[in-house]
Amino acid sequence: MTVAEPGRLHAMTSPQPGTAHDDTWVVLPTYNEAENLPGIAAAILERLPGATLLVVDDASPDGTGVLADSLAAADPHVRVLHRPGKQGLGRAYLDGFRVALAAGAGRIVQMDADWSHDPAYLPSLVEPLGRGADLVIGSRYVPGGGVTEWGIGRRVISRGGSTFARLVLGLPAHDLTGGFKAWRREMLEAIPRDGIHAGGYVFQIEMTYRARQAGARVVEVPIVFRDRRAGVSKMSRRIVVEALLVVLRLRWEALRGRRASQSLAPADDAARSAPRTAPVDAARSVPLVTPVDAAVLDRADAAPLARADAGARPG
Ligand SMILES: Nc1nc2c(ncn2[C@@H]2O[C@H](COP(=O)(O)OP(=O)(O)OP(=O)(O)O)[C@@H](O)[C@H]2O)c(=O)[nH]1
Ligand SMILES: [Mg+2]
Repeated sequence: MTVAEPGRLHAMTSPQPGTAHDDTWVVLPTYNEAENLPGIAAAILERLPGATLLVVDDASPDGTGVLADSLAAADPHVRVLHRPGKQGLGRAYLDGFRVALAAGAGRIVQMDADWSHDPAYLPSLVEPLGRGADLVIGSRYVPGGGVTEWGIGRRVISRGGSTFARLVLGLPAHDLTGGFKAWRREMLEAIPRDGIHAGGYVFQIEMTYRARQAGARVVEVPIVFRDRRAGVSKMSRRIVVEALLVVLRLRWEALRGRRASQSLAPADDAARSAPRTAPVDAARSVPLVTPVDAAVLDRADAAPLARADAGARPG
């Protein structure tokens, strides 16, 4: 696993010191996204001036990793994390988060490289982090959000999966299977990473679940999700079944009071950031009234989540 050094300063793309998004890193996992990467990389950096884009590529056979290296050579805001083979979306994100945290990122965005997550939403996704949110979810299932170009099958799986996880795990967020999210650094550091499942859907559900257990204030902002622009889907029936089973297992573990112990934070930081978890049942019982995002607050059931234990607030 290697991180390519940023290339030499490119006259046209040199960073503007002090721009608003200097501490923001966008983690972008890729597997065979050569057709999409150059365009989406440019659009991301245009929407978040000063941010760093970290491409996490799993030795894509179509040469996405090589392409990413050439983008990094031309623009110091682009980095590349190369992994030796396809290891799953969740592991790609966890490795990318670790690199971003180690580099000092204050805000970390995760998104797909296939244009399903429109870079135009990036400013509104990141913005609530500056007003007290710990995790912002780009949500298809709040007013103003939606899905285009998907057949009925994908819609049912996505919406049904979110509803199932919401009910079983007692999570108030409406879109739990989506992967367009922004995290405050301290929140990622506080999430125990022992045994997090790597599969596409389940990873998204589990990270939000664990964030809530750690007392996260979660905000949903509306996004319209499009089908991938080019390339081939990595979605499979196995991913869906795995998600359903893991949701049940997480609930079972919560009932048994099992606690994870390890943190995403570097080892020497773990003692400071790890013991911030709150029991899930306490997290579920708090009122949903933290005034973070007025647009979402208008709907009581979509309101940002108050923290279970004020003393548990990271940072
Ligand atoms: N590094 C890495 N990236 C992955 C892996 N699997 C998927 N990705 C990337 O993760 C993002 C989401 O994957 P998709 O294949 O679009 O999955 P999806 O969005 O559930 O399904 P479709 O949009 O229908 O393709 C894309 O940017 C993929 O290239 C993986 O194993 N490793
Ligand atoms: Mg996709």
